[in-house]
Amino acid sequence: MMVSKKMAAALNEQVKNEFFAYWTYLQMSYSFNSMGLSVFSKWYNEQAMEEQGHAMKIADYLLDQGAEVELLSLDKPKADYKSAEEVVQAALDHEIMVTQQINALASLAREEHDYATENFLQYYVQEQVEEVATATELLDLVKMSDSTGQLLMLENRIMALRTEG
Ligand code: OFO
Repeated sequence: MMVSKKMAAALNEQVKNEFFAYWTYLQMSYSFNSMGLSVFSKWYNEQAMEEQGHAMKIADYLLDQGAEVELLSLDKPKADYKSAEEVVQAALDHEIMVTQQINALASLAREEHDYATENFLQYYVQEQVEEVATATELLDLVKMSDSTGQLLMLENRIMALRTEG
């Protein structure tokens, strides 16, 4: 195995964290669907699929390094959202938490002089910068919309954000 046991365990944990992000965004997508906001729903569905990709990319890396992948159980994601703003705020909070997880992994890689893993994690470091920025922008837009009508108009802007992002 080309990574330490500690690093393999930490990366396995991050596979779980990325799958939990997938789970969380999928629930957000369903919650938006129930609110009648189909573009928001699609947005979070696509976000969920990205998170699934992040999880599997780490799993593939573990295998490439001769380590084993062990899938861990996921908590139930929050589902009782009361408003669009609450969902989007939770998404931003989630991305900030994931950024901290990625930073902790990057610190461990540096501490262990594990240059391959440090290099591998750069994609995630960069990805988190973009995801926090996009989630912040989305929250700012939602905060400016104080009615369902405005939220529906905002959905056009959201589609543009996805295309730009
Ligand atoms: Fe996996 O990028 Fe967001 O959380």
